[in-house]
Amino acid sequence: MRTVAPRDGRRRVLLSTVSSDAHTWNLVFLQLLLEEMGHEVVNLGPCVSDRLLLDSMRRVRPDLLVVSTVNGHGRLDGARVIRKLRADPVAGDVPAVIGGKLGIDGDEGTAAARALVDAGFDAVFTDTADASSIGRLLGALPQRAAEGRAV
Ligand code: B12
Repeated sequence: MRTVAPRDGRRRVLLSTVSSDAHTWNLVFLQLLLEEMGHEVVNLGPCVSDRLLLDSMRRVRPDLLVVSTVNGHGRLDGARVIRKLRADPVAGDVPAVIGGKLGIDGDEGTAAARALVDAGFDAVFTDTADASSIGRLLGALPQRAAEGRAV
């Protein structure tokens, strides 16, 4: 395991989905978009268990957690995992956003967004959101200390 310090302006993003979600291209799209913006992305891939996400947050120590989910269960799975993350004494304060198709039958409006913010996300992007707005958000974030980060 090696420890790295990201270059200036570059942020480290942990990209994940929720445990039930097998969709992959949303993750690939977001990884490419964020890398094109110059950020470093650790992509956990599909069907990420809550345990793997929490362990990865401690290991990777990202500047931002981005959760992408499209299968319709993100509203429930996302709320569950962010509550666990917020209770974590090591990685619980890392900024976290979620986006995609958050509910079923187009049920992804204000109610789902409010529930996810109440559960602990800093921002919620519904399906019509411009994904590049994550870049503006990243630019405004302070870079976390690089010590102890592992890749
Ligand atoms: C391909 C696909 C599959 C493949 C996935 C293969 C793979 N390896 O990825 C397979 C066949 C496995 C599959 C399975 C299922 N699928 Co499917 N699938 C699709 C499909 C056709 C395309 C998804 C895709 O790849 N899009 C391309 C990527 C690049 O775009 P995207 O996913 O839309 O993501 C964009 C935005 O959402 C946004 N975004 C996403 N995340 C985030 C995060 C942030 C922070 C931000 C800012 C933006 C953002 O940015 C992305 C780029 O614009 C969609 C329908 C569609 N046309 O979208 C259905 C769809 C996502 N699937 C759906 C469903 C219901 C299922 C199943 C439950 C079906 C079933 N009964 O088995 C299962 C679920 C499996 C599981 N455990 O998750 C529904 C979800 C309904 C909902 N949310 O309301 C959809 C929308 C189809 C539909 N219209 O009903 N699926």
